[in-house]
Amino acid sequence: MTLLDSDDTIVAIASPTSPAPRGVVRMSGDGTLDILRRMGIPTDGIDRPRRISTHVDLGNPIGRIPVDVMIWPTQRSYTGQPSAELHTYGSLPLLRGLVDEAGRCGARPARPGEYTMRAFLVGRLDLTQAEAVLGVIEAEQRGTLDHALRQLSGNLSQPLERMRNALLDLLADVEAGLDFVDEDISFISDEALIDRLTAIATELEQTLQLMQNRGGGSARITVALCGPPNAGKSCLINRLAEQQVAIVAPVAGTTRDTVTVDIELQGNHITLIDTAGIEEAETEVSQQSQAQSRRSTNEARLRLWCVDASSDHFASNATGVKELASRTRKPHTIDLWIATKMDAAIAPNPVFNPDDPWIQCSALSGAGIDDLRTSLCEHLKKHDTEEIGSVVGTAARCRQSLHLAIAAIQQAIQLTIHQQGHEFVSAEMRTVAQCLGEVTGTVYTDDILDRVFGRFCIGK
Ligand SMILES: Nc1nc2c(ncn2[C@@H]2O[C@H](COP(=O)(O)OP(=O)(O)OP(=O)(O)O)[C@@H](O)[C@H]2O)c(=O)[nH]1
Ligand SMILES: [Mg+2]
Repeated sequence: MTLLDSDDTIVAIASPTSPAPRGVVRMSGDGTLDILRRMGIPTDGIDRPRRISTHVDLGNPIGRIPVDVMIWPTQRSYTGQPSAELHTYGSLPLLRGLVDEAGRCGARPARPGEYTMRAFLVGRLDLTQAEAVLGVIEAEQRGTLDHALRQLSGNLSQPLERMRNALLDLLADVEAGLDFVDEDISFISDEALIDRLTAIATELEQTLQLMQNRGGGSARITVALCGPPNAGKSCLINRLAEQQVAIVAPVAGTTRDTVTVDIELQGNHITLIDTAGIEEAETEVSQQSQAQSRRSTNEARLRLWCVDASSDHFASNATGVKELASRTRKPHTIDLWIATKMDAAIAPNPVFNPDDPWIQCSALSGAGIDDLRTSLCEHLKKHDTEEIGSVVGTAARCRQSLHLAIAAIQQAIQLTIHQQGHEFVSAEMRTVAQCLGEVTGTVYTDDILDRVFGRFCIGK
């Protein structure tokens, strides 16, 4: 049995399984109306979407429960099949009871992603949109949700589909010429072919560029350097950026405005932010710079809390930053603890406890900086998979296909320029069409479907 069996009527809990005011059980398949009827829900004569408030008897010990039933009796539904949603209290035993009752009346439990797969198979969604559904379900951050919703509305697949159609039109001209090659009839000149292929190649490259610039595994991640004044934050940002971006001076309160610099670290695109050292604001300038510093610190995805290890106040400063960090931490914030100026630290101050991991480094000598970079990258890897997982799934899949498509179209252009024969050109063009079709799912293989739908949860 595979996800492609769309004859059965499937049923599953479609709402979160934690207690909630409302819970939803979903059903889809040709048998939907019959199964509802066997469950005691009146469905006779329903020929358009309807809502019915009724009761379903779940037997002992639960008995009759109130249920609002939405019915889509025809193919005009999300899955392209007759389907229904049963809304009741969001209690797991009641929802399970409804699923079991539907099972007794002829439905079978849905597998993960099966609803969305049905929507895909009837052409309601393309693959990038199916992945966007997953993105919406998983979205935890506003930016991720916006991205998934844009993808769902087709902003990625539409241009790709348009380019694919342009390519198929062109391919038709090239292949028509092949049929008349002996008569020396050509449907398109080499110059026109090169022009049109180049136009498509340029657009493909722009699309790839666009994907790389926005949230898709390569979204910029903000990393703030924060902590007490004079901790060596500016010196450290200069070391990480390998250039002089911030002023370093022995007096506390050197940095006022936040300073930002974009760097790339093992393929991660990072915006480093140097902030003003945290202090009591006594002047208006200080108030402004403290407010700016707080904003950057609170909004950063990852924070490098810097504390001067050569100072007698290391222990109390360390406690201070940990308290501040825990007060300002959001669910996805990553905090790293950096003991700076280790070259000047006098043993045994500070004493580092293995349960309380401080990354020990010196921006001056460069010692420990590679450990810091490694640790940063490890945490960013987690960020990628946790946070923008599903949309990254599409992005990675698309990037791979687009790279292949661009390589093939460049090859087609070169073959045309060197007059290597339209048979070879058309073969390359077919590869391009295949790659683009794989992104949107016009051309799909079991492997791709498994990869996309295997990540869904049951009921979606
Ligand atoms: N020995 C030693 N000195 C350092 C190191 N890093 C910074 N310093 C010195 O510490 C002083 C303060 O460094 P900054 O980088 O300006 O410190 P900051 O945290 O940016 O300070 P504010 O901007 O005032 O908050 C300067 O005199 C630096 O030369 C280090 O790794 N070792
Ligand atoms: Mg500074």
